Amino acid sequence: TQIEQALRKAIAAEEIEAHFQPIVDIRTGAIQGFECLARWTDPDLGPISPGVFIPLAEQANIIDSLTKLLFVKALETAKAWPSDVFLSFNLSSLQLMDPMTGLAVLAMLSKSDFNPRRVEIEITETGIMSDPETAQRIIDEMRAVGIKVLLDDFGTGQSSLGRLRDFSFDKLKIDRSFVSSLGEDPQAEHIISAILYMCKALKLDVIAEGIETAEQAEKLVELGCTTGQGFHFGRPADAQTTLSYFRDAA
Ligand code: G
Ligand code: G
Ligand code: NA
Ligand code: MN
Repeated sequence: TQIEQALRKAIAAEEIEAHFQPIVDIRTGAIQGFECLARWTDPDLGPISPGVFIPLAEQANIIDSLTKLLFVKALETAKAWPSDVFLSFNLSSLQLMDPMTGLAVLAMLSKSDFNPRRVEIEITETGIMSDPETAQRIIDEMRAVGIKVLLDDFGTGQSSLGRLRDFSFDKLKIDRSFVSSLGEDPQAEHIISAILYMCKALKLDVIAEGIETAEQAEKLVELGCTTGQGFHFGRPADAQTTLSYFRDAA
């Protein structure tokens, strides 16, 4: 297809960009890390969402080269951040079915000479479900070198609790659908409280995503959630913009 051809060209020309959204201490706004989010604007087709081109790259069997390109760019950017700021990176479902993924991630890290302890890898339940054994092996390989593994979009998949029991994660991201109904729907508040309680017992860190208002941020702090991301704190922006956060603070 036209878009697949364009994507192949964009990868070869390294035109897919890594953008970054801040992950902050909700109480102070202090930056703890950034999530890398892929961005692509084709000269003819215009901006294309990763929700479209990531699945396309999977179908076309070019997800590995796309990921490698993005990860290398993201690591280059992350090297310029203060050494306590982490990089969070998404792996797609197909990559969790590929036994080589763990090694590939480790190889890119050592080639970039980047401390694995500053890296978090985000995966989804859907990603784990197709081939749980392979996914578990990849998770173990990454955690063995100090990479943190994070379960993304928690609360939206199926049998989430079983997943927490069977797999080892370091962190969990509360899906933004819960955060967006805070203040309107009392149920959302109860669910977030329950997730926080459970994570404390399971010794899992929690990140709330999709925080769009000061009210949502305040509510989360009240409930005991201290880390989050969302448009209220910062939109995904290019590499240059991430550096200005630290220049301004200095
Ligand atoms: O940034 P945005 O909200 O448009 O992202 C849409 C979807 O694409 C989200 O589910 C996000 O996790 C996913 N996504 C963004 N960047 C990447 C990436 O680099 N790799 C993978 N696998 N998914 C990504
Ligand atoms: O699937 P994942 O959670 O990785 O998706 C991240 C996506 O969420 C990114 O595409 C990002 O642009 C989007 N996002 C980040 N913060 C907010 C927010 O506050 N509100 C909304 N609606 N989307 C957000
Ligand atoms: Na994510
Ligand atoms: Mn998410």
